[in-house]
Amino acid sequence: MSETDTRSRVETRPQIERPKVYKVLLLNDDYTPRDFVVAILRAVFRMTTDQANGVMLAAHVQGMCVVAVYTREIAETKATEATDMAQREGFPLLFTIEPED
Ligand code: TYC
Repeated sequence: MSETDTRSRVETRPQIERPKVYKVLLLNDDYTPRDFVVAILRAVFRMTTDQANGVMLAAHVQGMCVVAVYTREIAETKATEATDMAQREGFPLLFTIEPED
């Protein structure tokens, strides 16, 4: 004879979920001056000159570099702001975002 299971169940899923985070990527190009890339990284991503130089050089050599990781809205805002600043000066410098795995 089958019996109905009347035991209560406990929700074991963690109540706090980690917010999804996004990488901001810096892409290399052949036209944007190195000093300008460094200035943007310092202004928008609050890097020191040494940090900005390292990130700029990594993108220059590898073709691309992760600048920083943020929640989606902040990543989008900073990537757009940095790309727009370059565009206003006539440079093709591009920042994009990508979800972190
Ligand atoms: N490659 C550029 C130059 O030689 C400099 C540069 C570096 C541009 C990194 C974009 O993400 C970049 N002037």
